[in-house]
Amino acid sequence: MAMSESGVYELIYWPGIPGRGEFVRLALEDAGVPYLEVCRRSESEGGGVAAIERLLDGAGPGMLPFAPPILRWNELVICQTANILQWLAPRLGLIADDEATRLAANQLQLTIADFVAEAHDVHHPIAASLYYEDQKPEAKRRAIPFTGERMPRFLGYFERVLARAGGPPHAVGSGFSYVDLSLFQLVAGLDYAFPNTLAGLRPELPLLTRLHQAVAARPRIAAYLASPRRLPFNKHGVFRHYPELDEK
Ligand SMILES: N[C@@H](CCC(=O)N[C@@H](CS)C(=O)NCC(=O)O)C(=O)O
Repeated sequence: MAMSESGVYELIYWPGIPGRGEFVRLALEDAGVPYLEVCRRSESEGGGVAAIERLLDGAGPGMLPFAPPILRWNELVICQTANILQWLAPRLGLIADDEATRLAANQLQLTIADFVAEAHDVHHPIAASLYYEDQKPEAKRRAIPFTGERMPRFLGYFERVLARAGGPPHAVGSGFSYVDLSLFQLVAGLDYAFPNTLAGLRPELPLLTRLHQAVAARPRIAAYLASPRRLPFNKHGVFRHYPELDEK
């Protein structure tokens, strides 16, 4: 358990939801590298939720992780989605070499993380440890500024980022990067969770819409999306659809 199978990327994430693990998964899938979904293995094979618990309890080397997603590669155990991606992307050819582009990419990925956390807090505004059903009035209240103010602000920001980059929609540098994959996932998640709100904003988001379509059409991503490895969004993940939180 201390080390990964030599040279193989191991993704340790809750089985059954795409969640934040999907941002890492998309990078691995787009690069076409072999990787292991540790928690989708049985507990007798070292998988299941027990694999997460062992790492959170300190069974791995290096810095103690706080929460999944966790990426393990040989003796390295890395957590925090943006941190994982800034380490992984250069190895997968998903970011340019120069420092300015890497800094810009990490800045955007951290902004995506902020947005994802806010999307989560709409359905869990009081505590992640409580059921949605135990915080419904607060969630409904929280949904109003999220859909009315925060979604337009974050999405408008990413649209302006794409416009400034010029060319075929991509977020940083002069080519495709892991941030484009993450923006794809962000749009997909919001389209599942807040379809009415996103539909209302779409006319203002032509570049994000084109980027989403372009990523979905990338051959390895298209194959992945059609495969059983791509888990559907559901009522247990970060992006959840409750119609009462997405009213027009
Ligand atoms: N900022 C972290 C957030 C990690 C996170 O919240 N992970 C969730 C699953 S998506 C979790 O298991 N959280 C448990 C906890 O916060 O106690 C990241 O981007 O990786």
